[in-house]
Amino acid sequence: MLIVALDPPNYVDVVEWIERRYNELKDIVQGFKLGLPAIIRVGVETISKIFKEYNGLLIADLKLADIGDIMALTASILKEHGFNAVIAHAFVGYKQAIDELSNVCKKEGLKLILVVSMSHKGSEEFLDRHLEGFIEVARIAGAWGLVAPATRPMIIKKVREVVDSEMKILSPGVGVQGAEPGTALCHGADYEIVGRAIAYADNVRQNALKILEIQRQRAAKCRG
Ligand code: NUP
Repeated sequence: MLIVALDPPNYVDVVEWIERRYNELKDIVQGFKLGLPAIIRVGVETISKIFKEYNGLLIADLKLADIGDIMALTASILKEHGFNAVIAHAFVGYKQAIDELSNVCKKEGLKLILVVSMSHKGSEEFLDRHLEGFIEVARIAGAWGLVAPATRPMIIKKVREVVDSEMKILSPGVGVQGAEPGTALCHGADYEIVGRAIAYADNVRQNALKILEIQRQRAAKCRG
């Protein structure tokens, strides 16, 4: 299961860049994730037009980390513009924060995804010390999914052991950040998020197919 992160580089026509990748990949991946590099450059209005016909996962990765009212407001704007999932940080806590965001997500039919650990080294400095607490926030909030790093698969394993099997685990860090395709899936993730290894390749579709094949082979081995 594969989600492609579309983070357009500088000096490209962003609309054309996103559209090309969307058209080349939409029939072979489960979803797309857009973050600040795309959203601040073209805005949600334009993004909603590009993805108008799309039925897969469309994730806004703004890593929300604010008071509840403002995260809730942001989430409804994103929903109004066609996104069906939002990523927020769990570290802001439940009360007057994730509780309000979660209520809006449920009301509007948005999937709430909470970051419990990140793929870069610095995640060990603060975030990873509170892993259990963040998982608890996600559990009380009834989050749809969690972000946990493909770069440190033992964290994924730990998360999978304690969360309900219904809760999805989405794992970035595959490709440029060093994790091999399929490793996160073998440790309990439901989706691997791949950005540059696909989106920055000369042949985007061919690279995505290659990654899907490696995922398939590795998963077949580890799942027996
Ligand atoms: O812990 C995280 N690490 C991470 O890379 C949480 C994330 N949301 N991401 C995002 O995943 C990051 O913002 C980027 O959009 C994508 C990974 O891209 P790449 O390293 O595969 O190019």
